[in-house]
Amino acid sequence: PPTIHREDYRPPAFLVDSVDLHLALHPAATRVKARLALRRNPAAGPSGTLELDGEALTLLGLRLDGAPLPPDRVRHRADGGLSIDGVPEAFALDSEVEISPAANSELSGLYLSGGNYFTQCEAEGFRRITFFPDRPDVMARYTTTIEADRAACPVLLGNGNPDGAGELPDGRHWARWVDPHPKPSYLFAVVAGDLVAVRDRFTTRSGREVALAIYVRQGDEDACGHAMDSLKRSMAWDEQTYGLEYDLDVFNIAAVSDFNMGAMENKGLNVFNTKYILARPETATDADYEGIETVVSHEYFHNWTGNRVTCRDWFQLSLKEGLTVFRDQHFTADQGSAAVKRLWDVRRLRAAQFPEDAGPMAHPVRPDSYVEINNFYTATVYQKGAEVVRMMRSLIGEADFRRGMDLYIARHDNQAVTIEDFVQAMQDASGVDLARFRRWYAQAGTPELRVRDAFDESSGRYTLTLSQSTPPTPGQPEKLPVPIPVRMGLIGTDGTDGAESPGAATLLLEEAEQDFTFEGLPSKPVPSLLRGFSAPVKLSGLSLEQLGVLAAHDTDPFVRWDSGQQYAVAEMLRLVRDLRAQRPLELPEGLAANIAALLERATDDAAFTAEALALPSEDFVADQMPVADPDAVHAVRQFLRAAIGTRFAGAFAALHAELTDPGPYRIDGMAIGRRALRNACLSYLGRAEQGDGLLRAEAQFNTAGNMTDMLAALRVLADSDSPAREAALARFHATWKRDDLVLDKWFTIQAVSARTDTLQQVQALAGHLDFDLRNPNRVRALVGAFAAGNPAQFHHASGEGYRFLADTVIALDAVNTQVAARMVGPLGQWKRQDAARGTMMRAELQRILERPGLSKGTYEKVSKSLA
Ligand code: DPP
Ligand code: ZN
Repeated sequence: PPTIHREDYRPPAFLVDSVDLHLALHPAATRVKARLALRRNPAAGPSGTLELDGEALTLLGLRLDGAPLPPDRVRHRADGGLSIDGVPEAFALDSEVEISPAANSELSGLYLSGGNYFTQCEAEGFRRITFFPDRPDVMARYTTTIEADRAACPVLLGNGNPDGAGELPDGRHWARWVDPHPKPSYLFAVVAGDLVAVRDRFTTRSGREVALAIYVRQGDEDACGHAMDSLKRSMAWDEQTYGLEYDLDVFNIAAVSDFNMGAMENKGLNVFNTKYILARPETATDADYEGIETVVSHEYFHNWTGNRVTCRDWFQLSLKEGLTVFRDQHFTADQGSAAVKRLWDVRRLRAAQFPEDAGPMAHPVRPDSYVEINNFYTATVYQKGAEVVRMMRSLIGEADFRRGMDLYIARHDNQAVTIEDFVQAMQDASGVDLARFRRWYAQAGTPELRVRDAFDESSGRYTLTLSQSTPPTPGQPEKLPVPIPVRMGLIGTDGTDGAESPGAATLLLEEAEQDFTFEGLPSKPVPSLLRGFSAPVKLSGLSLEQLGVLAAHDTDPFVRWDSGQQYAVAEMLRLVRDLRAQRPLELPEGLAANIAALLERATDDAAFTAEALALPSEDFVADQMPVADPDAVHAVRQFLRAAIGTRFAGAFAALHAELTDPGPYRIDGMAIGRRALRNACLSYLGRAEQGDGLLRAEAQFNTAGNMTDMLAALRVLADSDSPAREAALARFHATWKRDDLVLDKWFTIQAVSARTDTLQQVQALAGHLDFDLRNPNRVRALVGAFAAGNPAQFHHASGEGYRFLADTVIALDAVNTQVAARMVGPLGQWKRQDAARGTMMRAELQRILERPGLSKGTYEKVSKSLA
């Protein structure tokens, strides 16, 4: 398959001013008529050929300015598209095609889910609906008429505002939608089916009345409150924070249970995975509630950053995604505890993006090439992209960042632009030269930031030496230094808060190495670096002793948390060495002291304590080793969970009892934090050597009034050999078997179990009647959770975990290529493993690669993983 290069970008030869679409919906034979008003693009070269993309379309007719096109003017491309020669300067093109939503298991283009019609067009799904120059720099005004059986599809939704509806013969009806805003084809959407609306209203600050609706299946109306509330808060926040108002009379959301991504920001008609809409206290966890707020706000914020100003080409994806993730993170931080939100975001960045940036698929935030664009909806484009925007904001300051946003939108409204245009707007608004900063977009790999320090007793001068380097990544052997904003403070070794001292500042490390000096200090301080995680880098060079001081005393919650995590990593690596040398394992006293200190003030900030009590993940620890040892890391982490649980059983039990909240479930930060801490205690108690942890878990499982507590208890049981384990899993299944989203949790909890028989369990679950390869959520819940969330079992020495994943990828590639390609990732980490494992992982990749008819997306992931 061909590789597409960013440098090869050429403007489209033809522009589309308007699109008039008519869809006559039938499950197996939908007819799509399109009238495109086309004209030659003055900015393009003289090529006279009109190129239209198309995929899985049956062409029924083609007319140019009303006259049938002779067959010799139309070339059918091998990829399914059309090339049409000898077209005039401006003309109307009418096409009619037939497509089969029922046969569409890719879930790209128009498809059926539970008898209802949905579309997904990003990135290249519109070409599966009609022939079109399917690229984001072709922006057009759309009118959409939808026609369907009234009984099967009482609801007919399109982009923009409603513009009429009526009856047709044979029990059919129609509705028309007009979107006044020009948009790229990837934002097109249609939804039709038997859905019910949950309605609300929002008045914009300039007085526009917006009708809000969330469309769900009958019976789910009671589960939309949090999504609707999140939407309204997002709309208000964007007005207050960026002066950005909504621009249509309606904002519709439709929820679907078969969906490749989390959600999609189609203009005026967002389509959502049900996972990010539906929530009731009995069925959704606190993390689910948080996910809903995040995704609802994210898609809403796209209305300006993505839709009104869109991407010139897909290499610019982070222009909208990095910026919009930054905006949704900022929004959620503003809603509750900014500090805890930051820990979550950093945890996710480190879990997903750092390994990607160190692996075979490493790519810059603005990639240079791709084979399949769907493979570049990555943690790098999204999360690292957001970090880069965050750094830019901290470099130029909040006020100039806001001016930069205003300028960006004023300059580029209704345009398809580049990341460079965004950076230029920030530079012009602030007057800060961002030349070097642009390297963050061009260079892949996570920079490593090292610190050394020295103190001169006689003069009181303290010198911090910061140095940086970025390891080579595929195609980028040499790296240049990047500007790294290091927000910092100095802490006295006795723990005195140095935040307000002359040391509190943001240092800018621009070169490979720089010294920073501080005068007049009474004693040698401990440097508190990367406060708030001011840059997406790996920090090293602090001693265990320094980390201990920071974990106990820093005023910055991020550094306090992170220092505790780094401290634990160092001790865990030491225990791994002990284990390998067959020395007995002991609970390190320093680590125990850190826990004791946390428990002393446990409820001051329960959410923070819960985060700080959690041991670093097995992957995070293994990533710090020259060669990963998943068995040893797992054994050490399990040992520590048990040892900590045993040592602090009294305190954990007391907290677990004390933190029980009577009364109705609430989702404010305080209540969420208390549940998190309570369940962190339960998790430790479940591992404790003696005591009643498992009985507590059983009791909590049986009486829990909300899914957060129920699932936390089930998790403890699922990890254990408790006799109550099987009964609890069976009861959970029996209770929730008709709720897909809850059933997903049942699969996941078994997939991530620490038990030694998990691999066999997962293999058996893949044959369960409720497992379905065609449902992406279910695949992610079982296979994705296992491969990415259970390193000890996935890396089982037998190689059976690898084989299981490869078998799934092969089977899935025939059903849904996008989801199949996404599953390949964990096998690509073979260079991190020992030789025996690495050989087995490569053999499985090779086996996938040799499958005839492999999709180009899976081919790209597998072949790059083998390189
Ligand atoms: N819908 C996906 C997102 O919002 C892709 N645009 O990130
Ligand atoms: Zn997005």
